[in-house]
Amino acid sequence: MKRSLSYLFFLIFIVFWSCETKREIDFPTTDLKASNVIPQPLEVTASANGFALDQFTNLSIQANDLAFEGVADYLTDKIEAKTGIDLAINSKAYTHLSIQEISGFSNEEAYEIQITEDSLILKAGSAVGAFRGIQTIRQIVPETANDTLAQHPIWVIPTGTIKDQPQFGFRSTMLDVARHFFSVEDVKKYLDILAYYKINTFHMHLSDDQGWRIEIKSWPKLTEVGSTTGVGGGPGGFYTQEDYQEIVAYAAERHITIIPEIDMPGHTNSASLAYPFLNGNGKKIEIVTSMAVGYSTFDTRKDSVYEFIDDVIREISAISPGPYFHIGGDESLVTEKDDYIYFVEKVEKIVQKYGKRMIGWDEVATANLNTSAVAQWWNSEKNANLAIDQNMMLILSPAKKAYLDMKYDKDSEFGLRWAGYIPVDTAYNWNPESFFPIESVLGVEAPLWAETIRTIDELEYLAFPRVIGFAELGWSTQENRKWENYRKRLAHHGKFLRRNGVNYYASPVIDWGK
Ligand code: TNX
Repeated sequence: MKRSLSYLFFLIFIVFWSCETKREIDFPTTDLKASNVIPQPLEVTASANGFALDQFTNLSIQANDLAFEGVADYLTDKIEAKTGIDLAINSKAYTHLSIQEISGFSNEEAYEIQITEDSLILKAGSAVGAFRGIQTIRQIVPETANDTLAQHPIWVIPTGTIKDQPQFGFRSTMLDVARHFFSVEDVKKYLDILAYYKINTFHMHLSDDQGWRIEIKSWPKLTEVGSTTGVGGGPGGFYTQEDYQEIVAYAAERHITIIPEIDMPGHTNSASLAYPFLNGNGKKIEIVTSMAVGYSTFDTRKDSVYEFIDDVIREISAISPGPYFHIGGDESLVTEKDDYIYFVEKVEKIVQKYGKRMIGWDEVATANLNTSAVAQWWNSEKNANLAIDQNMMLILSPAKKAYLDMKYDKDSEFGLRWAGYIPVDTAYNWNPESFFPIESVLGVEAPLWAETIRTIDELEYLAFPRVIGFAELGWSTQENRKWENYRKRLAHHGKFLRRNGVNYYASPVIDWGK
């Protein structure tokens, strides 16, 4: 009896609910332009009303490309994690979120959001654009609900429109997993947060003097021998090819491309430790766990060295769907200049043979390269200009601004200081547009070298919040980047970082609040 009565009430409720299509909520005045989105979108207009995200909101997708479903699922999960609302189960609703595939966007990462009282519509030409767009949606959902507007909590999203697209199609950060190894889980946690800030590339520095970190099936000693150490000693570590593929796939779900780097001909002590025939510095190879650089080199005039490199590039390229292969090429201080040039030119051919475009640190521009190669400016403006003279594109990573491994200030617990202290404002306050002709700039990358960090907490301390400012430097136009405004927006991101267990450095130049 009791049960049938409650069933009746339930039916009445459903009938009543489905008849009502609109409800009146008295929203406080809002301002979409004042929302704290990072990176700052290209254009925002505000219409001062509110969209209620609550238990009566649903989500629909209008797209031919099935990849939009993955984007919608990602948003559903993240909204549930933030608010407890499961958009997937609310088939009857007052407010509607929809993700639509629309043609006509000239940039593949572009998207538009139109927010009215009843609907929040995200339009994009591709799943990648939609994925960037849902990061903006996640950020305009307030951290806390309003409990006074109705009987249930409502997350009030300001109404208006956002039209957005990135300034650079390449917005990257690098992690050095060679000096100290970071697990697949650590990398995934980092990728999750990077995706929220629309970073689209993740460069993995997979080998260096102190350790070799990726399984190469045709040269098993690289990991058996070469992976067992790190800066300051063991325990080292490496990714099996399956581990690496797991990272590649996880990044791909976040529309992030992985760039693998095998650093050579210098920075190769761990490889030569495993296979001494590779060594070209004329000295007996021993384990090195110090932070020293510039003492190791491959033997650049031996055919067998190139057979080895061919295998390494072939195996890694086969499991790296992205367009790039990074050959390092920095600080080869004991490689003769002619040998270095001979080496880089030969290795570029191997990279091309496996269908990839070569990237190297700025020194590679001293060689005579094919124009499709990319130079990563970290140190020498002269080398960067040599690259431009050869019609190569540049990735900007000037150490004095972009190095996430520099200490914030003299009290920083971790980090180096050879390029100077880099407080949060210094890291943000520069213009990637102002160094070289913008047509020659592929994008920006903030590298995180790992000599002084061993754990994900230490990694996060150096990366956050500086990498967030970097994401904005890559995405937003110069006129949309103002330190004072950024500084206030960033202060609101502390809650997000804390909710996600990110050990950011609470820099005193930001008023973090509570
Ligand atoms: C220079 S940047 C290096 C790395 C070090 C880093 C430390 C570059 C291409 N080479 O080997 O880890 O400085 O900040």
